[in-house]
Amino acid sequence: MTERPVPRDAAGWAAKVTVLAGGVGGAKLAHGFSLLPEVDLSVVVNTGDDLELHGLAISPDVDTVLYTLAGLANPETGWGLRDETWSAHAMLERYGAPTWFRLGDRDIATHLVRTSRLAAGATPTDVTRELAASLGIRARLLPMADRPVRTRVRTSAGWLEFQAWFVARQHADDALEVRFDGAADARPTDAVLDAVRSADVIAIAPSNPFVSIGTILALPGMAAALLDATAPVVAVSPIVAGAALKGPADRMFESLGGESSALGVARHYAGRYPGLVDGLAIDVADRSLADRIEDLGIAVLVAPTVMRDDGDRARLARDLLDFAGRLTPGTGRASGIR
Ligand code: FO1
Repeated sequence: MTERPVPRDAAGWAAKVTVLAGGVGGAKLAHGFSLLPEVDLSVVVNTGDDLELHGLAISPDVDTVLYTLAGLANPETGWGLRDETWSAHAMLERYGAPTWFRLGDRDIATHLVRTSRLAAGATPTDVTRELAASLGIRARLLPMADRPVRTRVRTSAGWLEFQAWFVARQHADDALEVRFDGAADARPTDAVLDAVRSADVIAIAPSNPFVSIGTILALPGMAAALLDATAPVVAVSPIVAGAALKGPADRMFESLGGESSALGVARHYAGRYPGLVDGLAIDVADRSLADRIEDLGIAVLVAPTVMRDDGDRARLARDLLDFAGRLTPGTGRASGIR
């Protein structure tokens, strides 16, 4: 069993951590890593939820990570900005324009800048780097791809655009199938591949495994890059005590086949991406599932995984660093974990 030298303080070198993230759960974990002084952080963000509305290019998960790392996120919703005002929204309502996807005044500024920079020929990677720099973010924030990928969900009402299902219909209909339009023609950006290759630790956030992480892993070459990476890959279960921390992941496990539990998460990753996840962090509430997860060849960390405040976020990030330090990639083995 090789002990990998993941540093615990700023004395020597920085630990290069790459987080695969969706929206709120991904942003919280990324924020936890950003609070650790020894971490050099890259965040690969799902762009399958992107949409165009009012002529604006909106990238919800990128913006959620952006605002969270900048300390600007709305603490109630997790998405959007704190201290937001809604004058533009009220005017849109008066004009009879679509208001099902709520855009705050300050948030609209982000979409205006993104839209005009894209129209001027910048890539999503360029724009995100510029936005992050303007907000004083040190981490590398990386959209998963520069070409458009659009998640679609099939329900009993037919195929729906992701946000039409998620927001307009409040994900009330069961997801029967998921597809990622454009994924086959997209690829992870060079910056994403570099972040995977050069990482000391790769963390899969407690984001939806189907429509956040699944989108990133659907990009040609992405799963292979993770399998080739020298870093251990540790995931955090988004299911705690059988329920999703946020959003419809629990119901999706049932409607798409599987089980809404931390064991279901482990089976999902082990079944669809064999050998990709070396370790899974599960909540203390799910301790009893640890042995059955380890039987799948995935090492287990039992830890508090619900991130209620900054302290929880940083503690989970540190626990994951320690956990990863005890893992040898590709073996699913860890020592002295529980
Ligand atoms: N989520 C909602 O439930 N309702 C909204 O009106 C809404 C608006 C919105 C605007 C900007 C943005 O960046 C995110 C927004 N979200 C909204 C969140 C978003 O739809 C989802 O949480 C993610 O796409 C899933 O990760």
